Amino acid sequence: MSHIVLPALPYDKDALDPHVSARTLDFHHGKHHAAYVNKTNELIKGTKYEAMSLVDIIKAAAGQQSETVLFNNAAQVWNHTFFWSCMRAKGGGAPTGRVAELIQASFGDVAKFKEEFKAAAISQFGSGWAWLVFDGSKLSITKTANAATPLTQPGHTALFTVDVWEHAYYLDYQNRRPDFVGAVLDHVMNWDFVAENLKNHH
Ligand code: MN3
Repeated sequence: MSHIVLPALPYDKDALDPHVSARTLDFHHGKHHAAYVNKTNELIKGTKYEAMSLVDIIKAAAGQQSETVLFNNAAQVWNHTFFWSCMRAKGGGAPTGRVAELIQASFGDVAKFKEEFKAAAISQFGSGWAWLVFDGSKLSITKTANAATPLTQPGHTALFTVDVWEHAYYLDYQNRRPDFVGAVLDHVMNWDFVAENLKNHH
């Protein structure tokens, strides 16, 4: 049995349609995410990493030049699993409770948060991710290149992300990354998952 497994999507493949189509999820989860899982298993086979959890593999490989390929694949496994839960059918809307308070304190309001998040996602040159992170006192928006992840930034907890690699949106939106990010924020963003991640910050 392989150590790292491809988790099932937390919803039906057509649940996010038309904002993220079943066809996109078919490729993105079934091909891209699966390939990162397979490659990670191949790379850890017979090494010390085989006994580690996915998160520990990512942290151990981070910043080591000799482990760049392992880091890229393992981090992409984690990033994608996290990303699927950032979306849900009939999502979007506005947060409540502590998340709502923090959004207000950190950005002013939900519209301003979306504006800033979208700007970060659009300005990430080439492949990468846009993130909403919590540092223990306030929320901020960051972006990372390729497979880089807030998991390796001590004191930062990832609350939400959008994949801005072309494979995330090209089938549905072609080159229109802003339309994809806007649709995720407005229609499928899972604020309950944001709240859950905030609660788990420590
Ligand atoms: Mn992807």
